[in-house]
Amino acid sequence: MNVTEYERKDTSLFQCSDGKMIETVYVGDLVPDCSDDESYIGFGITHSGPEMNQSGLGMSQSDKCSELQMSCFPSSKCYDIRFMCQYDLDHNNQIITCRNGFHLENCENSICTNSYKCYMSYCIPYRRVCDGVYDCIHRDDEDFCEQHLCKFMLKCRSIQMMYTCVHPIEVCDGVRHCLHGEDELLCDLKPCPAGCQCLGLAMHCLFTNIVSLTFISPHLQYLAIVDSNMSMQYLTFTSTPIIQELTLSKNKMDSKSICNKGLQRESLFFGLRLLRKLDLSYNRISTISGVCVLNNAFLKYLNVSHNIITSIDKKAFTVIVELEILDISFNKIKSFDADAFSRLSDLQYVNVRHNPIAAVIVDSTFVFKALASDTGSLCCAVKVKACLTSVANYYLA
Ligand SMILES: [Ca+2]
Ligand SMILES: [Ca+2]
Repeated sequence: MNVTEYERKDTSLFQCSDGKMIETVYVGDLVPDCSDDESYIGFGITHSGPEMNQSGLGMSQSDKCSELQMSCFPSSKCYDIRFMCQYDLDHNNQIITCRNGFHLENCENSICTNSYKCYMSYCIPYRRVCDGVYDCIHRDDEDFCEQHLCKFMLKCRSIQMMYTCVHPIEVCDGVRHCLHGEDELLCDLKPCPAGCQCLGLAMHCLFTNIVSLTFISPHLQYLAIVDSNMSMQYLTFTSTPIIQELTLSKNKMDSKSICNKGLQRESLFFGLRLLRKLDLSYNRISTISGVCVLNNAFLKYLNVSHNIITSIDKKAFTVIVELEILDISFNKIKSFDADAFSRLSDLQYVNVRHNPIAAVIVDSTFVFKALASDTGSLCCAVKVKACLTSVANYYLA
């Protein structure tokens, strides 16, 4: 299985005489990386978990190292004595501190602080206990894992039913230790604005008058601003780029609010590339334009019900091709053009109830999987698999 790896911190590279590029941190550690450079050959121990070389070579401090340092014998590289007997791997699965593992010798009696002590040996971070990889010489880090609980630690998301536990000292330390980075996610949470409720990466605001989102965590994934009497004309979402669900229901948004970038013809939601769900119901939107299109390619749910929409431009949905659910009920749509939906091959459900539809244009061969309308007459005019004449509730999984 994959090992939770250190993020790449030092990306500076060194060019071998044969042209190969290696990271500078590996230069001069006596582990050969350059195929034609003999100076790096001679102590070729790379990480092999429990089979790691444990032969006693004696502690020898190089003259180069200071009082608070030790040497990675026989390499002249020095390391801070705090890292003596501390085992960990970098993003290339190479041993950190002394790549030859010399700092892990003679650790039988070492004391492990905030880390797990392998039986009669060195210390490993708790996240390497029961991670499915043997890290201790005697393999005791992978014993009794069915009883392994992340007590007082952060439990990373499960990977193949294996859990990684991150000690609090490694939470919000600027380095991703969970494979999906949960340990670094909630580190810059800012105070919850008045009138809002915040929970993790979600924020729900009611009756507030927010004019800027720049003070909100850039990691926000769910945002609802409801009943706030706002036009949203001056609001932008550039500081919250990974919002996945956005509810702006019951405000004073109009078509101009949505297309607020003037000549750039970008929608208010431009840049929200991960947006999956957008609720603009109960506003004052009069048209869904093909000029200032929604460009959120992964949008699956769009609710523009209870507005004053009179028309839907033919090109309104040309980018949001993954749309599955569309609610345009309770508007003032008089003319219904089936061609506007022709690119929406994933569309599962469209609700057009409570619209004064008088004209139907059918130029395309598009087939609606499920169409909810007041009467069956619209279903007869367009191609429909399932005609729903009563309100049905659909939810995203
Ligand atoms: Ca392990
Ligand atoms: Ca971390």
